[in-house]
Amino acid sequence: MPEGRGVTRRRMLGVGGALGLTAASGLSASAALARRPPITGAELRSAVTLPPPFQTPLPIPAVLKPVSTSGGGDHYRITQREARAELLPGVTTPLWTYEGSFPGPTIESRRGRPVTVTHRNELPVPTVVHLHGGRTPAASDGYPTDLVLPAGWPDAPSRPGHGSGHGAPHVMHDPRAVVTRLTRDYTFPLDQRATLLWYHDHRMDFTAPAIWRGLAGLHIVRDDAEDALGLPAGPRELPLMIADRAFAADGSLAYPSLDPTLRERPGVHEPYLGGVLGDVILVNGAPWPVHEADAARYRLRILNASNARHYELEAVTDDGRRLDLVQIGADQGLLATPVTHRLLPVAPAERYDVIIDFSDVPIGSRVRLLNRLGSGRTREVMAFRVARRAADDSTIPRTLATDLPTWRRTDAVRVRDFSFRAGRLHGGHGWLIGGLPFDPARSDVTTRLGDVEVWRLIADVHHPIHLHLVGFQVLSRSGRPPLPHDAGLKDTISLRPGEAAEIITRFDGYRGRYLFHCHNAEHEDMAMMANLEII
Ligand SMILES: [Cu+2]
Repeated sequence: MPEGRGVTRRRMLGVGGALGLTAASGLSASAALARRPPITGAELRSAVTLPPPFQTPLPIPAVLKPVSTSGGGDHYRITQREARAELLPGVTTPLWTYEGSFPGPTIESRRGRPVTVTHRNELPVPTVVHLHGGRTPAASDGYPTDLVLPAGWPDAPSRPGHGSGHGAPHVMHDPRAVVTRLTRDYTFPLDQRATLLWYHDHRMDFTAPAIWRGLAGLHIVRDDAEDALGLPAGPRELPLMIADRAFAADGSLAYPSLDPTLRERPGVHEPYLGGVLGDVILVNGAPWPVHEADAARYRLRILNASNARHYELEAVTDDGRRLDLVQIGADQGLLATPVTHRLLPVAPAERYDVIIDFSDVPIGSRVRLLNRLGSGRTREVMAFRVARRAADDSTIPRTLATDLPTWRRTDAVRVRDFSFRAGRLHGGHGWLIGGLPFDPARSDVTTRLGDVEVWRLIADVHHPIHLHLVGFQVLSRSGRPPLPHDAGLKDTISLRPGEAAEIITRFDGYRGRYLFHCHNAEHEDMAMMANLEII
């Protein structure tokens, strides 16, 4: 119980929890639209003293060194293990980590140069690694039942399957699962557009708490075309992994798990069925950090690695001006041409590649990155202190990329409809796609390699929908043109309450069993996933 760990629930945000109590069939779209909650989920309040904002220097995750670079590819080793870190000043926090740090080490890759990562699981529970946004063969895509068992874990898949805690435990057996013990080699061809990917745990029923405890890291893919553009680079390219967390009185990360060992019973306590929000905003693992910047252009590679929290980012100077956020890239790489935002919505798992220009900012003053969807401390994200004048030969070309797909509706061989709504699961609350909870044994979507399809998606509350393997383009939102931040090639689309959207994609890459799911990690653990089989 979170209460038992010194944490109290502050308030309900959104309608997620209420849906769990009342709506077997989901909230109607019009009712959801009328209420339009800013956020879906409930916030935990930390029981430790929180630091003032903009004091902790922004950490940059270390770049992992390969153990070998022979044979035309790079080989890495990552040990998943428990570690302790000082995320908040003076507070020691036990974490589950990749290589002892949160975020995990960053992997830097070149497009088309294969990477193999040998993961070793020294954690107390099974794990699964998924490279989010990777164009990855199915065997290395981290299907949720393709477990890496720790030493001493029983062989038989005897743990209960989905359940929100209200129903009888339910065993979910997957005969197609490929289970290994202690280690697994994940192979990533990276035959894909240059972009920011991230790797994280994807274990069946327990993804949300595993990511929350620290199992997330960045993986950047670069190529020659992007290098030639003259974008801000080196120390002026900053990865920003934004994630909210809450801290218990003993310094541990608070999370409302039904089973805090994460061994047996999945799910969270009822107030948090809509999603778990924290009251501390971490960027690269540091609370509300500050970064000393030159008065020059910077490239910010933003990832929302939060379980459920959405952000609307704005960059505000000390004299109250809002700086442009010039978007140059989306989840799946560079846009055709830049898009300028003053307010940038970022849903869980989305990435935005953004240029910000500090050249007109008075030396010694700050630019704060704020979250318009937050309240109190969660309105603040981080700050830049503009420390010095500096030369800047970077540019933002009007044409960024010419390789974006040109799919048209008439290319689509079929149209599919999916609803993303609350519903019943084993007698309790679940989150369903098309009225069904995830089942590894059921075939949800079967498509042919190379087929173009249009998918129509509709949501009751906020659902950031993610497709594995492929990138897609947004065709419409609730019958209207896409929003400015929908530009480019995406792998995650943020559906707002009551909203419908159409996306178009081509299922190319590899045959095999993949997934699509909600990337509100609590929803994902409560069955909002479906199979995507490419034949
Ligand atoms: Cu969802």
